[in-house]
Amino acid sequence: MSQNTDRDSLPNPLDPEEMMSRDEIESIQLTRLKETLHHAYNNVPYYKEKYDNAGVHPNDLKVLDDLKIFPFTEKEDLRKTYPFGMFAVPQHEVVRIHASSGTTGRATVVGYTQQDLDDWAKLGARCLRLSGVKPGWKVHNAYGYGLFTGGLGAHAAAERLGTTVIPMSGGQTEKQITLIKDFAPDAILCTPTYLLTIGDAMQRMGLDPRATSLKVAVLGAEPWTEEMRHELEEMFDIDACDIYGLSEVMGPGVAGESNDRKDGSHIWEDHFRPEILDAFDETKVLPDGEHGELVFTSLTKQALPIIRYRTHDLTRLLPGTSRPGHRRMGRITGRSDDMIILRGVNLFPSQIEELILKVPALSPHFQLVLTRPDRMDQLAVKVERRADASSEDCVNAAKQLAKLIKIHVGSSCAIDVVEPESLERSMGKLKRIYDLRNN
Ligand code: DLL
Repeated sequence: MSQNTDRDSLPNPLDPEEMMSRDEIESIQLTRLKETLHHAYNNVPYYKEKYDNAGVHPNDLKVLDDLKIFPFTEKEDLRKTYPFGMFAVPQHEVVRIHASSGTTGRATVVGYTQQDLDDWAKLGARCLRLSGVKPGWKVHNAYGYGLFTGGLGAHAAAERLGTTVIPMSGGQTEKQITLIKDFAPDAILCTPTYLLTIGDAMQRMGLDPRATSLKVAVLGAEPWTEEMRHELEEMFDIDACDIYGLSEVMGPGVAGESNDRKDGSHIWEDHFRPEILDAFDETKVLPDGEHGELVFTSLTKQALPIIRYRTHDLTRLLPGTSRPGHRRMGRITGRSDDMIILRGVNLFPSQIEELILKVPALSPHFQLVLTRPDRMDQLAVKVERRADASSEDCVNAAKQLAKLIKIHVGSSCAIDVVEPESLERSMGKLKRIYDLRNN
């Protein structure tokens, strides 16, 4: 008992920048943006050439809005300069490399100076604190360690906050469960679909996920819905909060969500300047509140300054709440490259997840299978029934889901309700779409 009393009294101060006003943040942004543009232009020949060709120079930026005259950076730019061509410091100052494999093409490689790693840990710690993780807690980290930024990024964040980290990494689900039982962690860090895998496996082993010591889960690295939040919170009797990030911009911790409000992730705008682009016209930067593609500019990164990086994540910017000077992002509805165009209708896996979880007989385990019989695109939703659903429930559930998809998405699709445990389980980022159209 005294152990808990001790840890409850540990100091847990906010960074002063967290509570800055919007004006203070924007003033910091302008100074840092100018520095970043010069740093990139002077130290990365690729940026210099690009800006010279476009007829722009860092001195052209007088106010924050001028950012829009600078060209975008794409994943393709990092691939073209593979592996280290976009680094802005000498190699001996780069203390860490990460890479994302990507499903197509070369890996994209990112690097960090010691200062970059310190900033990353600080921002990750801000996210965990905002999500209700406390110094002195035990934190089970099930994001994958290695080249993926999830494991080491979340690890450093949890250490910086002052927690005891259990560096489990992803996979080996039974071992995860043993450690959760034996070490009694207070919080878990992993992808939402992997937490579902863990909960499912517990139930199969006759264990009650609600009876664990876990109080908070900080989940990210893939899109998830409010319905999935509800599912996981009920399953484990926890609070589940979002954490967002991407390796090209830093890694986990670009934005994090408050446990009190659960109203979307605050972007740490003293380190990143976000913009939203019109999804159909990239020359248009949209006002706050409108949906489009999220674009980031780093403001403090040394090894890999990144200017107007196109994330292809679709969302919108909202005013700050728990951290008033920092804007929030709405949920990511999907990635533009995950969008299925089905007979002219655009559709994202998260829309299907939302609808599946409205049907009581259906579980959150689903896959989307695209085929093209007779040169017509067809979508089949394969979804597992809940363990207690009868065959009659399943017939009705299939009809109900088809109708919901027709009404809310506007497409007809086949529903295949399958047995529990028959679809592949997530070990990290889950693959939802199986596109067999060219097979
Ligand atoms: O997934 C970094 C990360 C690790 C974030 C752990 C959160 C937790 P990448 O592998 O580069 O980095 O993938 C980045 O994942 O562009 C989004 O499409 C997606 N993503 C990341 N976080 C979220 C989130 C890590 N909270 C890509 N919600 C991003 C939705 C997310 N999508």
